[in-house]
Amino acid sequence: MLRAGLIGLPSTGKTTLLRLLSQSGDGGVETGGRAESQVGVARVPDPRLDRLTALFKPKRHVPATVELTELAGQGGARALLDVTSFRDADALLHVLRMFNDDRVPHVAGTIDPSRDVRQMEDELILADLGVAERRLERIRQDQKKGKSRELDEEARVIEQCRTTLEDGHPLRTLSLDPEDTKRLRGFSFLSAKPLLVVLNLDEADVADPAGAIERAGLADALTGAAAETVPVCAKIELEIAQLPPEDCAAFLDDLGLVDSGLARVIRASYRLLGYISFFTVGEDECRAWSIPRATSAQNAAGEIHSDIARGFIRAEVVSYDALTARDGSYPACREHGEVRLEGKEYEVRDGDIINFRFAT
Ligand SMILES: Nc1nc2c(ncn2[C@@H]2O[C@H](COP(=O)(O)OP(=O)(O)OP(=O)(O)O)[C@@H](O)[C@H]2O)c(=O)[nH]1
Ligand SMILES: [Mg+2]
Repeated sequence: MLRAGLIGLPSTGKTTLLRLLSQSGDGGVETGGRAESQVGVARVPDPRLDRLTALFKPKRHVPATVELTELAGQGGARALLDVTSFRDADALLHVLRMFNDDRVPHVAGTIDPSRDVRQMEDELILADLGVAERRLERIRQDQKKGKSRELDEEARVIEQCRTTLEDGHPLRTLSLDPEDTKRLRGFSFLSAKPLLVVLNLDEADVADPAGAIERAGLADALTGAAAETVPVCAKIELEIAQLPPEDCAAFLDDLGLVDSGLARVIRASYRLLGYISFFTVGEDECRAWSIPRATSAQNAAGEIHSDIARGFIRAEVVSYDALTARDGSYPACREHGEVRLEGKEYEVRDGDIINFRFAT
């Protein structure tokens, strides 16, 4: 499951977005709350799962999920940087205030999204700088005790990180070889995490996000940040999401939006992270699973259960297109040679429908 941490200045709409994404009208998630942290689970919308469900009529269908965490009322990122839920996150979602509303004061006074992007980036950079410096100190001490090639290598990579950070650049802009990336894994640097900037637009701008970005001078602030952006209008979209489903589409259409905020933010997150989905189907359950692109069949099996990965024998794979073209009939797909038997190392593709054979 994908984990995302919501960051942003106070009152930028983090909780509103969390509610929009987890489709919980009130469900324990309060705006302006002061609880330690708030967690929401977003169900990943995927029309392919809907189609499979219609074909197999299983007892239940289970979408892939994204877990979202907000640390309530933090005001900036620095205070929350040691919190494990952020260190563990696969991605950070920065909720950026672009809406005008005099009833909702902005900490920084005026609404200035470029400044806020820079400020949040600086918070992440400062936190990482602290981590890098502490680690370098430890390495120096250990190096006095005895020489180790691996220690020297680690010191070299962390020095490189420190320089990048001191120059004011987030670590996600650094391109490291796989060996060095592995050396850094244990530190979970926040500025190394993929960043999705969620532009919380004013209602008036929702149909023209490009114009809003231009007026806010944001293009420059985001250049070189290696971040993706996605526009939302959290408050009004949350109101719409609470309407009966048949009304939602009409209201979104009125605003000039083709898709729900949920679908747009999730799609942007998947794009940013390079995530794909595979499916398992049957009479009991049809289910979608998310994995990083280029995941092996054995690791994909592990997403379902570690026993299936351990006892992995073969993956029986058919593509979504092939199976749905034959109305969900495995015998018909077999007859046409569309069901393949793949081994551990097979690289799972988006839309693969997989039946894992494993020994217990
Ligand atoms: N006009 C307008 N108001 C919004 C929008 N998004 C959020 N708000 C309002 O802004 C206020 C703060 O929203 P929250 O979602 O609680 O913001 P937050 O970032 O979680 O705030 P803290 O957790 O206190 O830092 C609430 O009154 C929201 O209704 C928006 O898109 N437009
Ligand atoms: Mg909040």
